[in-house]
Amino acid sequence: MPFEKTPGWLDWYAGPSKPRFTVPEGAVDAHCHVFGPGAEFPFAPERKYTPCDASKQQLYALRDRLGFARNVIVQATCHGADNRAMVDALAHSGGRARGIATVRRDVADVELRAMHEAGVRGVRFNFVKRLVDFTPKDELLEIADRIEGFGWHVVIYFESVDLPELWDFFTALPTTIVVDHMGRPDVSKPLDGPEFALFVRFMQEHPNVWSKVTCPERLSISGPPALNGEQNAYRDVVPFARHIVETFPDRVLWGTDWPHPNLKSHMPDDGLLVDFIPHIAPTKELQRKLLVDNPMRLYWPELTREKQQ
Ligand code: 0GY
Repeated sequence: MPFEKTPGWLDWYAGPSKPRFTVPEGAVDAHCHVFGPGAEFPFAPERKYTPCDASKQQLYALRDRLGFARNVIVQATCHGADNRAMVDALAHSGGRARGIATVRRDVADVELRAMHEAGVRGVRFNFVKRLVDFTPKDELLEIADRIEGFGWHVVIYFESVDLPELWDFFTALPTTIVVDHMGRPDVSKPLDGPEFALFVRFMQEHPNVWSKVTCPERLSISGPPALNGEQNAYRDVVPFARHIVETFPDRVLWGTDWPHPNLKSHMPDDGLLVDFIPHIAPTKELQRKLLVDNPMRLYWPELTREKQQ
């Protein structure tokens, strides 16, 4: 039986425009996913949505179209802890993709080792209630302790209102921590309000915390570019992302989030998402750190070291 998409599911945007902004050489799309294809890599029984297919070939075609050199493929919740689609994509990347897995407590060391060989460099802990069922914190801490031995890091995904409650758990993690989508700020609130200030403090007080300045299309209330070609799309997200980039230039990452799970109102043109980058990283130096230096240091440190020698 083929999988039936969740009603109202928006397919990813075919034929994205060629970005006007040229990304620096060696740029990394550090947050993207593959979905299936479901006929080859079935979606997990416990999933909260059934997406369209979005294959590794389609992802790599987008990479080339946008001018990127590498990808970091994050295990999507629709595949649960079955990492085969993501690992298969890594295996077909020619070393140009790294992965973030989802694992459970019962994962064997040999499985972790095999994933490391394939290019996995971290695990994702997801606290967004509409996406996953609750996993006890002691299980997550146990996983974090085990993956630390591989030199991996933890990617965390949560809503900004939940940060106070999760703070103690996050700050107990032993590894580098990468936050998805800036902890999903409510961009209708002030930049200097208590909620976003708490996130900034989280990064300030914990030098092991990084942030992806991703998903303006998910966070924006003002919305996408108007059909008349308005330049400054998702403008309400700009001050938040730019503040993080300028305050923590060595701990930020950028990604497309292709194929954009769970968008309800519009599907972004990935070319226009790339054009958003100079609004949040206005100088060449910030752009190089965001798109090349930082992701390379985290995901391909062996290449970074080679270069320095
Ligand atoms: C994202 C965001 C979402 C979904 C997932 O793994 C996922 O299902 O990450 C979301 O719905 O907010 O990072 O792609």
